[in-house]
Amino acid sequence: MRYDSLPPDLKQWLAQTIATGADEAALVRALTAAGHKPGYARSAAQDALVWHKAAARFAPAPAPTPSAAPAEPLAADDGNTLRTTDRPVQLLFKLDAPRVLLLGGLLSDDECAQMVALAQARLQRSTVVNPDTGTYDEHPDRTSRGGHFRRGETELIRRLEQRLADLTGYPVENGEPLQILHYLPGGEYKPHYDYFDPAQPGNEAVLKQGGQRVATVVIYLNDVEAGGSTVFPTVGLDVLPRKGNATFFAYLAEDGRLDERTLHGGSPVLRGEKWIATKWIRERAYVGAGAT
Ligand code: PD2
Ligand code: ZN
Repeated sequence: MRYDSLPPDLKQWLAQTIATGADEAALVRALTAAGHKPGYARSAAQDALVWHKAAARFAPAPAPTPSAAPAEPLAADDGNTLRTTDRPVQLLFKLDAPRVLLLGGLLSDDECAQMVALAQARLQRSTVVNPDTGTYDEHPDRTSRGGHFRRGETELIRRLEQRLADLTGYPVENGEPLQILHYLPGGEYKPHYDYFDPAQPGNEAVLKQGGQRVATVVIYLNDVEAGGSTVFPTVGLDVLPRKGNATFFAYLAEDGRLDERTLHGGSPVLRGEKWIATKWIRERAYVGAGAT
């Protein structure tokens, strides 16, 4: 059963009850007492707990207090492995401000190879949204080639999108189409923000397609010989690409404002080539091109 597919009033009840600290046994007891079959009750309780734990883990860090408590540690029963519908994923590091997590083994080697093979036929020079006009233009700051996969386009894409929803707590529907990028030596994406500046007139149209972007997942599809890291220059963080791993970062700061510390880029590939898949997540369901 998928948590997303439960009736809204049941999801609301589960959220409220989990927030009070109820565990699986307590949820199952209450659901069966309310007339649900035991199998359904257990499955709904388990899925809801997985979903809410992921949501709490990836939620923006709480506002700092004068005694600035460190971010919540992972729930003890998760260890350092995150559960998804079909694959365990390793949490390799977390940074609280800005919120950045490195995920290990999000995709298998075989899945990475399939993504690259699927993308080969649709590569075109990458573009950026022109903040003045709203048009998609080629730009010297972004020298990759890329292509998109419609949401749910293939069984593999559906599987990956569900994994990302399980991990981030954002529903599949909030995701933009996956973008695949290919960089050759010298190829790079200079530091930029993935969110849209609402003050720029050219961003009005993209903001209507599901609201602001709130988070990015950059998935590495191959090992790069040299260079090609995902760099966060404001905080001096450099994430080296490693096949199957992924960098997640969220841009809502503690005070709910867009976090300028998420300035980031793809540093130049020095040797070899670099393949990534990027998933951008919106605050609401994404309804632009490639949504279905
Ligand atoms: O290629 C990357 O590592 C990278 C880094 C930052 C890609 C993007 N941003 C992006 O596509 O937005
Ligand atoms: Zn970016």
